[in-house]
Parts: sequence; C-alpha cells; structure tokens
Amino acid sequence: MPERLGCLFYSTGSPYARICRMGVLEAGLADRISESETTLRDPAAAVLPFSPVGRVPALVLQDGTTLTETSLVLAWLDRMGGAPRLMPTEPPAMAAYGRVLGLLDGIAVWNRELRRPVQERSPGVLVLEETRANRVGDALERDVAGGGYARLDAGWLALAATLGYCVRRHTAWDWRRGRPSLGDWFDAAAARPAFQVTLPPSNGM
Ligand SMILES: N[C@@H](CCC(=O)N[C@@H](CS)C(=O)NCC(=O)O)C(=O)O
Repeated sequence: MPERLGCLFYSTGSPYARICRMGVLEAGLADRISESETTLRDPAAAVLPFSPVGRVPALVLQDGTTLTETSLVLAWLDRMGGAPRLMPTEPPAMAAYGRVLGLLDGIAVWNRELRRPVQERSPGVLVLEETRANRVGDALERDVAGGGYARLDAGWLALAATLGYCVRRHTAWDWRRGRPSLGDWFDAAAARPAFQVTLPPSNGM
C-alpha cells in the first residue's frame, strides 16, 4: 500500500481547486491523496474545522497541517515526488503561470459581481474585469500561437481550469471569439482524462 499523504478539500465549481485536483491526477499521486467535497461560505462547511479561511483548495496533511493556496499545494505535490514537476522554476514559465492566475483572479471578481442582484452590480467593476480578461486573452492567444503552454505544468493546469470555468460557469466571457489558437489549445487540453473527471457543473453566468 502506498503511504497516504493527505486529503484535498474541494468544491466542484472551484477552478482553483480544480487546478490542484488535476495536478494530483497528472502527477500520479491520486492513490496517495484522497478528496473530500465541501460547501463554501457556510458555517457548517466540512473544511472549516481544518482551515479557518474556509476556502478551497485546502490540503490536510497526515500530521494535521493544512495547506491552502493553489500554488503552495502544487509546490507540495512536487516535493512529494509527483511527476511531471508542476511548479515552474524558470522565469518564462513562472510568468506564464502568473499571467493565467491574474486572469483567473479577475474572472473570479467578475463572476462574483454577476452573481449579485442586478441593481447591486458595479458597472465599473464589470467593465474593468471584462477589459482585463480580453487584454490577457489576447496575450494568451499570441502565447499559445507561439508555442506557449505546451508543457504540462502549473501554467497549463491553470489555463485549462480557467477556460474550463468560462465554458461552464462564466459564459459571460466569449473568450473563443477571435482567438482560434487558444480554442484549439483548449480542445486538446479538454481531452485529457484529468480534465474530464474534474468537470465543474454548468451554471453559466
Ligand atoms: N488564492 C486562492 C483562491 C482560492 C479561492 O478563491 N477559492 C474559492 C473557490 S473558487 C473559495 O474557496 N471561496 C470561498 C470563500 O471565499 O469563502 C488560491 O490560489 O487557492
């Protein structure tokens, strides 16, 4: 029996947790890390006894230590001998990962704004985040056309999870329009088993 390493708390809709879930699968550690689904923003959430932050991903290690934050979880998977290594160490790949995390953070803000009642939404925030997403989307189109995001690492996982989130949970952003290379990249990424078994529920905004 392989040594058990920990338990990853996730919610099915979370793109951040999905990055880690796909990372566990792609790094070949699925038989050593179990998964546990939790609710969010809920005083009864299963993750709260392990993390006062109450967010996912949260990885509870065997000694009770809880790691939160996607990048810290990915770095720990590398430390546990996962292969391929996920966290980039060279500046171009680090920049590529950071670019997608910035996009995802902006989309999370945009999506949260859209979930408010119409009269409570801030038009300024909506415009800012849509503009940011389009700017980064155009840069990603150029990156991918030039051969970027080809290696399966944290940047790859984050890009697959972010675009996958937009397909099923943030349809407000028509990211494919005018971005054929990004569309082709996503279709290839979406064919991988780790992507297919972590699909979020459709709840398009
Ligand atoms: N910076 C964090 C972001 C994680 C995050 O925002 N997770 C969301 C789900 S997508 C969450 O748990 N939200 C619940 C809450 O805010 O209480 C990371 O990189 O892991």
